Amino acid sequence: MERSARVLELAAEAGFDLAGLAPLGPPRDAERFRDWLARGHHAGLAWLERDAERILDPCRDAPAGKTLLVVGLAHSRAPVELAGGARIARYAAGRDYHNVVQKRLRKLRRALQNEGLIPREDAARAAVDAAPLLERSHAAEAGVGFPSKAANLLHPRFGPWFFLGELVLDTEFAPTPAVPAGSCGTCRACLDACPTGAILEPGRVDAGLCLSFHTIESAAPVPHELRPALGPWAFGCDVCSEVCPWGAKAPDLAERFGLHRELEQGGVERWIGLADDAELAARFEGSGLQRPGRDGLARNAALVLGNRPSAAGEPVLLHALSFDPSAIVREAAAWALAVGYARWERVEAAWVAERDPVARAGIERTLDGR
Ligand code: B12
Repeated sequence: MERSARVLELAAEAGFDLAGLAPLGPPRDAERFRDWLARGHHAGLAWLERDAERILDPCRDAPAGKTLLVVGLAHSRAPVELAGGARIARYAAGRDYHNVVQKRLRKLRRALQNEGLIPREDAARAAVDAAPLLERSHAAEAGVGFPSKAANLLHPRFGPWFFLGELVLDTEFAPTPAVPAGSCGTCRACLDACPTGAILEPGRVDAGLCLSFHTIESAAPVPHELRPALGPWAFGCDVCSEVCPWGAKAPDLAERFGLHRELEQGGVERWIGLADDAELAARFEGSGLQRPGRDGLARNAALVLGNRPSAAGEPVLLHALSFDPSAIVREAAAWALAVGYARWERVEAAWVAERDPVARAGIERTLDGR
């Protein structure tokens, strides 16, 4: 147990707020994951489907693995609103957390080796987010937090506002099962507040309804019926986290990740002005906002400008409607110009000129709502 306690101390010294150890093995929520996939609640996220067997049995990838060291890094901060009122999920406002967590995990791995707690650095493999691990399940087992009705892992100090990361260790350590006290009790704030009803029942989120999926992971047009619910959300959505009472007293850690300089320059109209992925990579260097690609970001921006009409938004949308190289952006601009600015005649003309079948069908759907 002393060795385990020392591992947790070193995790704190490497800059993590939370840490815990659990034996490496199938996640205790394996059945929930299997069922979630079987019902299609992953919205076709291909890598989750492809990696399902690895996720269900992490020992397949790590035959020598014995222990999972799970770490948590808090990112609580005030809401992030851009000029013009568009909002982005707080987690993505500053430096890309994947890089920050990875860097601290490498530091932690060196410290573990220096103290002789692991034999070599390659006896500890780092993972964060996109790794084939059911992170929240393992984290709960390691005592890093407790599961919630929104499916977010909660901690009494940070609420849902923390990232997870792991080191898969080839060394055996005694587990640290001290789950921080807490539960949702009778609270159902997240279920009631979710703008799209994506939390189908406690602990079960349908990604196909979640705004986070549609604005970050999906390259397709956002379904028409979800567009009004998008409101100001141009990247991700924090509603289920924001209404969670456990997060109300979390400290303000805005300095930790900072605010990306691009977000200080202006509103989401700028996103539509991005020429391509190369310009996106240059302007958003070091930011997780690159994930949906230029077309995905410009699509989101157009929809938000429809939900939050502004004098600056209209000319940008009119230009995109006629000249944007991406069909999903032209289609989103048509929707925004119709619902936000009543520019039906321009939308009709765009429909006549449109050659892309997906954009055409989308514009037709918009025109049906006149
Ligand atoms: C795919 C994915 C998504 C998908 C699907 C989300 C989902 N709920 O499954 C989408 C794109 C929608 C998404 C959105 C978000 N995500 Co995401 N996502 C992932 C990813 C890659 C896999 C999740 C997965 O396998 N889901 C399958 C389901 C079955 O698993 P689960 O949700 O983890 O399962 C939990 C519940 O079943 C619950 N549970 C279990 N038993 C019980 C019993 C009861 C009674 C209850 C109430 C609950 C409960 O606990 C389980 C875990 O212990 C993980 C990283 C990873 N490798 O795990 C990040 C991860 C879950 N995401 C994260 C974040 C930050 C988000 C967003 C907050 C981002 C944002 N602001 O827009 C939202 C939150 C949406 C939400 N309420 O879940 C963090 C969560 C950190 C935390 N403290 O919980 C993770 C861990 C990434 C990271 N490394 O930090 N995400």
